[in-house]
Amino acid sequence: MSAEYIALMNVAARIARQAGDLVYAGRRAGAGTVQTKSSATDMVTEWDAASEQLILQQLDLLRTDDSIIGEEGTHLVGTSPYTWFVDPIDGTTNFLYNLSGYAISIAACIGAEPIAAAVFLPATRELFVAAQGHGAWLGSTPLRVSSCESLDTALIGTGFSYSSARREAQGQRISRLLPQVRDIRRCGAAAADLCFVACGRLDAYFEEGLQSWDLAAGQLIASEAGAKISNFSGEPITPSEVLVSTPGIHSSLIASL
Ligand code: LIP
Repeated sequence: MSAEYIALMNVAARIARQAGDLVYAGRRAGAGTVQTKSSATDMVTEWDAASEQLILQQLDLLRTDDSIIGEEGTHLVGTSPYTWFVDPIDGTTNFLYNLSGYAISIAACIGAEPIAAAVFLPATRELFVAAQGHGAWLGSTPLRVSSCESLDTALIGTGFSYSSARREAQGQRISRLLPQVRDIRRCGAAAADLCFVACGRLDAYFEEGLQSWDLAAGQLIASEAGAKISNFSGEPITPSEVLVSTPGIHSSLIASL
């Protein structure tokens, strides 16, 4: 299966870069029309839709028999064992405010298990890729998580819900954690946060209430770079509870969360 997974990784990388170039050009021309989804702060731009349309067209061309699930409404059922999870712009708020922390996230999965992935950050032109059992790369550089062994020197990424009701509890959790760690970063795109753990820019990332398309690609890239992944209790990871870290601080983080 390894040649197949590498081939799927290369398909994801090619399409993520194409979609990234499209949205980056769109951002430079102005973010275009904006609508809201689950709340007044959960926004979607015309470039989210255009990116998902491009990705859909390219996957239909290159991987005709596969299933596809996208954040902006794509739900195609195919006949192959593979399902593509697509976030056409992860970090839409950053995109809208012209902040660099947004990403194209594309993963091929068997069931819920990612086996090939690409995350492209258009503003910094960084392409993170991984194939299950083969490692993870930033461009041609192999990725490895940080060597942090103690929570009090750890830089921790996180994110917050679009629901204001959930954010109060999330803020209380942060206020308990903050005195125990080096610092907190809220980068605004789960896929980027997961890649930052993979390359050691963050020592850990946790968040609740994600979707499969936010998580799938970055999860594989982080785990192939040596990250330990679980939910907040150390059980198998799900989009609703994501805890990804360098191994040396994972159990301390479980105790603190
Ligand atoms: C975003 C996530 C981020 C989370 C935001 C939002 P979107 O995804 O990547 O981690 O904190 O609330 O859900 O909506 O920009 O694709």
